[in-house]
Amino acid sequence: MIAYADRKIALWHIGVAYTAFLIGTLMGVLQVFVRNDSLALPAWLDYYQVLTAHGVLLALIYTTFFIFAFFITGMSKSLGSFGPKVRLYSWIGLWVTLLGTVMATVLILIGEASVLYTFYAPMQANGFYYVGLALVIVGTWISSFALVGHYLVWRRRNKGQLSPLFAFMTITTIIMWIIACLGVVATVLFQYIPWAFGWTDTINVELSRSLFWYFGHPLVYFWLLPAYIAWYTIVPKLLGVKVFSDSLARLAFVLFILFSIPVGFHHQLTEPGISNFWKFLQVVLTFMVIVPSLMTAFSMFATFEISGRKKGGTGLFGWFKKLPWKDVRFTSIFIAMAFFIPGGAGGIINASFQLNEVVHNTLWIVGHFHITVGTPVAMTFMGLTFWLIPYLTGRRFTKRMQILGFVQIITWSIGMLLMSTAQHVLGLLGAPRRTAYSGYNNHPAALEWFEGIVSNHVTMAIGGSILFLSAMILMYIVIMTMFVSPKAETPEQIVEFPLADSDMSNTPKWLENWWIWIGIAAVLIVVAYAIPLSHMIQHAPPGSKGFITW
Ligand code: HEM
Ligand SMILES: [Cu+2]
Repeated sequence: MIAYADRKIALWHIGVAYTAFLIGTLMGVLQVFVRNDSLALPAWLDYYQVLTAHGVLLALIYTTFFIFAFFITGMSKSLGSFGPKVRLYSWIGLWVTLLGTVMATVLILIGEASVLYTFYAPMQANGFYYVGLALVIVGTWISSFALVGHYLVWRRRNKGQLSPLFAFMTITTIIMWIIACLGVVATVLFQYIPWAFGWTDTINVELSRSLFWYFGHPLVYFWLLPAYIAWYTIVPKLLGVKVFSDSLARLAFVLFILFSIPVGFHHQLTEPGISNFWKFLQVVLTFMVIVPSLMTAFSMFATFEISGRKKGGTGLFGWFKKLPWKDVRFTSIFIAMAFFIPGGAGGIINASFQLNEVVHNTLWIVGHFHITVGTPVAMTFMGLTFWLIPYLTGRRFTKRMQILGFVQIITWSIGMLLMSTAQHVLGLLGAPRRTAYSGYNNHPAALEWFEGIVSNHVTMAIGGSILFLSAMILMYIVIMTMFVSPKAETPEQIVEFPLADSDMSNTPKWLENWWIWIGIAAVLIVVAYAIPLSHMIQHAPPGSKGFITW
């Protein structure tokens, strides 16, 4: 059991994460019904306000706070209790991030910042909204540096040794995060804030979008890598085996530092102002991410097979039946992984230069990220929640909770399958994303979209409603395991942190030489971005004044 003081920091993070989740999913279900024309929002609540809150609270806030809860617990578990300084900075990080979150959320809710979570210029929010966002980033940096500090102390005490896999992966994720944030910090501090407060009249739109996506793509890896950490370090333990290959796991992670950053232009393929050469180069680099992704898939299935065979599974697929399906901690993550197969395939479509033309800005994209961040990442976090909260509070995860856990993940899967399939199909037919007016005053071309079996309004509505129900069951489990469930007394009742053993005897030491990876990452970033960004600055078109479109 990790120190009480460390558990408290992690629990606060989880508390904030699930508060955001509660509001965010409520907004999600409202969106589904507004898009169906079956709900009209009151005059004081705008669709874009709702959608901004949904994107920010779920994709940015729920994920970030949950990730830090997981990191803090895992780092304290695998490297030992935090020292007083690490603890202090972790608290400061939490409060700064929370202050930024509250500022941004309040501004969204009072209608001062309906700019969606991508806050594209020239839409202009209240200046304090951008200050709030900046505080969120700075807060995560403080929390990150606290964890890096904890890691450095461990390294000094264990000279020449490789760090435990969990710590290695946490540090990899943090390095990627810090490099990625440089883009968004630059645009928020030097472009948005002076412009929103009226110190400058105009903004260089293309530059702001490019700096945003320099951050926006690795942002998705900031959500995904913690889920991968769970897949690599927790899942084998649940299966009763060791990590399949320690070096493979570490190599996959460092490849993510290299290939998740110099690729942001794949979100800007339809934009003028970036020449095709640079778009093409970044698309090629994007496809490199497939390598560590498939390495991960390979090692997961190898882990499953080894475990299933150890338990007596025979034949080509006999091992599959031997997996611990009755353990909701495992089944949740397995389903999460299964969703990532079509999710990843869809990602390849989105990033392909020509196919992007078909799906760009359609509901397909919304379908895509609900089966990447909305399920593989979110459901992995749900699966972690089932043991992480009881582990931190010392409460039991009762039989009843286990059953409710199953109901929750199954409803989430069904809901997501319905909603995201409908969104994918509607998107292919041409239905746009980010709009409340999907019926276009009953234009025949638009009405046709909704005639399909999966693309009709009913599928979306049922999917969205089941999802919301699932979210509420999860909230119930969270509250019970946080405050109400009986304390664990006997050894069988105590919930453990299921961290797998990893055999490091053959792992090369250079994998943990961070300067190599930071160096190569820097070179790739300069190659992919230096010339096009300097063009955007030197040959800037006239800037734009701000627009309030809502
Ligand atoms: C109750 C569950 C959920 C429902 C019913 C739901 C529904 C929706 C719908 C209908 C949209 C599209 C709106 C539009 O483009 O007009 C949307 C957008 C979005 N959702 Fe969800 N969602 C849910 C859960 C999640 C989760 C768990 C995440 C991430 C962790 C997430 C992240 C997003 C993001 C990032 C957007 C895009 C926002 C934007 O375009 O600015 N959603 N959601
Ligand atoms: Cu991307």
